[in-house]
Amino acid sequence: MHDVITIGESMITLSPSVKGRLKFAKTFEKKVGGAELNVAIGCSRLGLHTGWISRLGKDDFGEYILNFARGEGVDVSQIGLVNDYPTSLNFKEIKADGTTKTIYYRHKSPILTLRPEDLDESYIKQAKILHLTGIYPAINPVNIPVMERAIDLAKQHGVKVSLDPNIRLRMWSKEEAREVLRKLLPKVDILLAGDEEMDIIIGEKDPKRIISEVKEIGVSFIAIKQGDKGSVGYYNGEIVEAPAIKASNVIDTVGAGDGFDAGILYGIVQNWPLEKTLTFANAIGSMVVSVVGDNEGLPSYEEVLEKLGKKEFIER
Ligand code: KDG
Repeated sequence: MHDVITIGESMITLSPSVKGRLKFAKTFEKKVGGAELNVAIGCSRLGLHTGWISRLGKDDFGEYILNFARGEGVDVSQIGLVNDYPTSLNFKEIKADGTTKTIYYRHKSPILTLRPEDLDESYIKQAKILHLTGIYPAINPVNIPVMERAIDLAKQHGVKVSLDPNIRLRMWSKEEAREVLRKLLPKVDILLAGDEEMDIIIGEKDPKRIISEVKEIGVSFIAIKQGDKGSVGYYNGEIVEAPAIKASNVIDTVGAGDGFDAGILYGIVQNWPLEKTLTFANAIGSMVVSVVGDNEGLPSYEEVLEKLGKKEFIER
């Protein structure tokens, strides 16, 4: 049985060896990116059983990503390698303060070949949580019916549906993101979103107002990420504000939200209290930014405890 499964595209990420404008970079390091795979890797490093549903190009980059995911302990039995659709790429520009810009080369993404009927009901049924993001529908609207079928299958079998809007405005407009993501909300059990993203989706930026609106829609677990202000969560009638945990240094902010998501999903699987779950997730977010790469900084459970200055995690 898998604790967390996810659907989404992974890409080769080319990371420049120097900070600053991409046009001055001469050498790049080959890495792996993709929000949904990052979350699966994050959960796997913490000790959860994870699986990833996707398609990659039948090329060297596709094989590389497949082996990378497998090596991280992610189940890759639902990955197909397809001809005529090259594995997608992105280039990362890293600014002096660690913030980044991403340039995508994913016009003919292999994941466009994944169709609703390809989803294996028995695979979705055996999971505890299905984690999805707004990147997958943003790649191309043909992905929306796949996402909808995955959600319907999860709902039929009591699998919790988790959504991170992960709004990438280089991939779709605010209006398109709002239309698609707003419609999905009533089927979501776990919402892991940035305050700015919720401003786009429901026109509310204040975490408490977001929570009050989104819980009425039926979402049972809500975590609102506020960057260096920490996070605010809601579960079972309780609202908790968890302060940010200071990063030792900020080198590359990409992937911090995925690390946070992995921490929250871990806490949910362990049935932890809300405050403990948020603190754990905040710690992971702060650790990811100190390492270059979208998933290299994702910690093990013991590393998170060390970051929190604890030998074991005592509740309350
Ligand atoms: O959340 C991190 C992702 O944004 C990164 O790994 C690349 O999936 C990616 C994307 O589409 O931006």
